[in-house]
Amino acid sequence: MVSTSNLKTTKSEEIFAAAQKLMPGGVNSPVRAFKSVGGQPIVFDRVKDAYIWDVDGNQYIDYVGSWGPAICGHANPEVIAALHAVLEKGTSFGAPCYLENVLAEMVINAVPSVEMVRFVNSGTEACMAVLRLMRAFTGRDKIIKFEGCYHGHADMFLVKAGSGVATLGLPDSPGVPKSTTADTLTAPYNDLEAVKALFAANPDTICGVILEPVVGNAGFIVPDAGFLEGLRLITQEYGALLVFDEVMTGFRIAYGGAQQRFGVTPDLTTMGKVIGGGLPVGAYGGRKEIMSMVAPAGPMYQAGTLSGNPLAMTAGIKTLELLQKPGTYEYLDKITTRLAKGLVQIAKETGHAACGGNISGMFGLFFCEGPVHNFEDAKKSDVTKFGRFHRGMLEQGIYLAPSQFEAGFTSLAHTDADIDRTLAAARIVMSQI
Ligand code: HOZ
Repeated sequence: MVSTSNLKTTKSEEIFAAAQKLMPGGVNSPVRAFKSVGGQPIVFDRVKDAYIWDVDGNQYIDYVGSWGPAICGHANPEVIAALHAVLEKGTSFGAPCYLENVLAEMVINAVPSVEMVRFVNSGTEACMAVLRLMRAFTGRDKIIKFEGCYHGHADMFLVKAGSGVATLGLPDSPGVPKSTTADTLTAPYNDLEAVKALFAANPDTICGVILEPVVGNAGFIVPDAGFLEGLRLITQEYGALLVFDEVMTGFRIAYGGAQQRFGVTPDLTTMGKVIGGGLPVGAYGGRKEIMSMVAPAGPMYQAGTLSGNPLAMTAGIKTLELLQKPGTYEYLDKITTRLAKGLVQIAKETGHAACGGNISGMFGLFFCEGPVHNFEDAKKSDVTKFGRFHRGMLEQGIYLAPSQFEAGFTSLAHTDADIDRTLAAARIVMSQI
């Protein structure tokens, strides 16, 4: 076991002890409480580029990136300058603002399925709204989701979900009425036959299929060749909708998201994270014919006081502008491939079963023989070992997602030297755990 004795955490401990009396579990979102990796969570003070500093002054190379949004590096000077400028004009209008048009146009131009978009405040909100829209458009109630995929914390999606519920081992949540999830059908990821069987058993009642086209909430899992294409064909055959939840993958694994990368166009798409450039944002969009059902253009109700606020729009616009520069995704791919391959190689050289990979700046590592095709495979990873690895890396100045069931993220600010330092740290830790 790697000790944490060299890491000075006095202030983190004090603040977190106080936080536990003020907020459930001391946090405002569960995974960051370190429950599954053990030890005290670190309390952070500031971020810049690829780095994050805690309240005790320790510096870490950050592979969480605020769970994905920080793709241009933390506190990117151009994003910060744009925010300063717009801040002078106020933070929220609760009314139309020109910046909404600018970001909407950028998203529509980039994401193949999106002809019209609605901005909301989080990925959870986007997924809640998209399900209502799927049901409104088709007049059907049942939905298919995949085991280990996470579509936010709305009741209808808390069935065999990934992310925090997988991390904490809570397959479903108390407080979610059975009636709310009765229409949520599940299948193993990458299993087209299971999806066909669900459609055959529920003719004319399934509104559609929602999935993470590349899974990031059950660890990092890629779609098998033909899986996304197969879902496109099956949903078309049954008159159902295909929805890609690109909250993680949108503008992350390619500028046009997974749908551009894999050449499969869904009917609707949800987004978040990168399109808010570090401010709270979500969005859903798709074919004009479907999006025209959303109020006030159509009868499907959905609203939000802070939706489309000028700050979130500005951070999103500037972030997407930066991502349009030539070579950005090639750079993310280059450094992240070196990181992901290096971690697996070092794990094997130091005697551990391991597998993992990346697409552009999204990556994962499992402590089990691969390949990992679905959530059941992911659960074979040695999570106790992952906890020791996580703690050891922290001790070495590397901040990884505090859960086996979360993807990691790099940014344009991560350098080759950062990757070298991370791999050197991994070699030390893996030879001790
Ligand atoms: N759901 C996010 C990760 N997939 C946030 C986790 C957290 O902050 O607890």
